[in-house]
Amino acid sequence: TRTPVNVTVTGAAGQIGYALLFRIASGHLLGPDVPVKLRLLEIPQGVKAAEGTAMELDDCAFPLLAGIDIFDDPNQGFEGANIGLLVGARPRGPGMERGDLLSANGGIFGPQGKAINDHAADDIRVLVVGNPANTNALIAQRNAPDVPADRFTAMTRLDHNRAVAQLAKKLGVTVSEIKKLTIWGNHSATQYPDVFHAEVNGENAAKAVSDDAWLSDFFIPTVAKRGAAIIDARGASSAASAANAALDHVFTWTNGTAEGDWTSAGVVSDGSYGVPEGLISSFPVTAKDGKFEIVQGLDINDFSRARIDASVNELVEERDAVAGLGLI
Ligand code: NAX
Repeated sequence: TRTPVNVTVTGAAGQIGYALLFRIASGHLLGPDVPVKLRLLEIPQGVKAAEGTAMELDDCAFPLLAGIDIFDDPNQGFEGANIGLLVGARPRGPGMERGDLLSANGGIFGPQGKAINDHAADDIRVLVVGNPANTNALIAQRNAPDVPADRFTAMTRLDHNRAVAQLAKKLGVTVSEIKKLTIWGNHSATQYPDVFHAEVNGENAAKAVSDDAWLSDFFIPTVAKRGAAIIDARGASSAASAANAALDHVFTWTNGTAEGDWTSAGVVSDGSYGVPEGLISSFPVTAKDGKFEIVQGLDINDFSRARIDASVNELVEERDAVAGLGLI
């Protein structure tokens, strides 16, 4: 029997947490043969609801679930963690300025980064889902100087999956026929879903679409504003699809990408494609042996360049703001 993998989930009592935990426990995070121990981290007001979710997890009698512990202290929550899913965050309240939002989240992701630094297992891998995800991931990473920087990532897989679904619909193909789509930049309305290197059954997707107006007037805004459209329709923000994307992200990270394909993830920039080194920005990435690698050598046309630069500039502004607030 294998040693269980310790998975810490923050914001466990929230709606993404509720959609995520049952699938982790049934083997969709790491695979059908990997036992997991869940460590749920909540704020004190969230602990009771997390206990209720833990009761339901017990009631599923999942063979892979080796234990559940609940904490309201990050130092305990991240003790021995191999995987950290950082879902809980401070949402933007009415009238809240960006600086207030960033500093409220700095108060969460700074201490969590430090707790990861001091208490997590040596192989810790972190996915930040809570928004603003890229900059929250940057704050956590900078507060964990003893952990290799590339263990901190931010989620743009939901954007990636949304873009694949929209493109497949447009071309009348199944999602499995689409490869090499890319989300660049920030997980925000400035993100850039790029089809110029994507392939549909081996053919260039931009050529297959061959409709620039559809790209700029429909596809890009539909993907970038999908979160708002879901809120509008459902009366609540994306939860099951966000949880699904978090599972996809970690599964790909640990199990690798398929030959001839890549995915999108917010990873620490090495300066590729003119993205300033150290920013956590979304890139086309492959995964192998538990490491993401930025796909190199793609030609970036003018249409893409302007959009990538705009989203990266927003990340630079967020980084400068949190640096100014002393959070990194
Ligand atoms: P909910 O408000 O339902 O749940 C958040 C939970 O986090 C609450 O139970 C709260 O008590 C807990 N929490 C707050 N501060 C905490 C802390 N310091 N430590 C531990 N737990 C804490 O939000 P939900 O709908 O689950 O969304 C969670 C986050 O995901 C939000 O920030 C949201 O914006 C973000 N999203 C990110 C997406 C992405 O693609 N990167 C897409 C979906 C989602 O919008």
